[in-house]
Amino acid sequence: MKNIVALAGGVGGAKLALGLYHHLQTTQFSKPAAERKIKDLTIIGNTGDDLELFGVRICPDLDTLLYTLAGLANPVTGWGIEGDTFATFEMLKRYGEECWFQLGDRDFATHLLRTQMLRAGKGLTEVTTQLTEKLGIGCRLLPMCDEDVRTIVQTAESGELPFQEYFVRRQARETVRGLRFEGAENATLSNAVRQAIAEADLIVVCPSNPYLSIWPILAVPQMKETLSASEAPIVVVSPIVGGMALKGPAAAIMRSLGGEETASALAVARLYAGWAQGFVLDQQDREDEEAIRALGFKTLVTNTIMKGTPDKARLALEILGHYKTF
Ligand code: FO1
Repeated sequence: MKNIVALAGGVGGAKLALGLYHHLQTTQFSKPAAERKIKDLTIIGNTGDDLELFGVRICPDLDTLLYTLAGLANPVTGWGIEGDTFATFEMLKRYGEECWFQLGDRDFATHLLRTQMLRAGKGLTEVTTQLTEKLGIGCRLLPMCDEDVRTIVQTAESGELPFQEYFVRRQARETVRGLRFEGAENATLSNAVRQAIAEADLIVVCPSNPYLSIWPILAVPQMKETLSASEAPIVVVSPIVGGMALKGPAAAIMRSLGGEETASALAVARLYAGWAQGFVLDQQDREDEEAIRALGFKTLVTNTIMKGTPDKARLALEILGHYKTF
């Protein structure tokens, strides 16, 4: 019986995570354990984007995954909860508080509960496991580590900015010159992450921004090495399609940080060359396939644009169906 581990950032990553979960839920997890081909799915989420506001700990990428997997996510934004109200947020504004990061009332409940559990001494892994179970999600969602790691964006215009200040407050308009992952040097692989990787048969890097969403995960000491030492093939799904990011500033960052003239599936593949074995690219980028193969990847060319849940599950099925060739 096989185990799948997926690395994911925010909205783009959550789409494939949902595809994997939905596909496995309908074809595998509903069967008696002995009849399953795939036993477990573990999603490892980025926590470099986390922040504290109004005394509560907010984990945007974990929450995007949590709400997406629980069927609660706002389909328009991809983050937050569908149909949420903003009465608390409006009242905070009335008090004259700076409110640049929108927090819904129901979303606040997650942050309050998480903060209460953290203050009671639980680790983020345990807290996330409890939230996942309480929302009835049938796979594992793990933070990349229990320690605080914060993505700091070094911009040309404003110097260093904490991630959400760059991403939300300034709407990712500034030119990114560099990144650092504050606290990463003190982070450690949790037992849960270590065990999931040790038992993995396939590792999927979801179509998340490599620099902003995947690098923080790989910045946890031993993460990159442990993943590559695993016998499971690592398969990267390109977040760049037809030279554009499906969402967010990935294309602009590939140009400013990666020194690429244009963002492309090939440029993404170069970032993972020598570490990952498989690469999934969109049919629009078919012309990059040969060059990606020349970097040493086994490739899968398909439609990677995920609109509805059936699209997401279809991509998951194709990746899983192809896995022996990676
Ligand atoms: N993104 C925005 O663009 N504007 C927001 O006000 C905002 C609020 C927010 C609140 C909770 C949450 O879990 C996510 C939120 N996001 C918001 C999304 C978040 O900034 C990004 O999805 C990730 O951090 C990037 O992956």
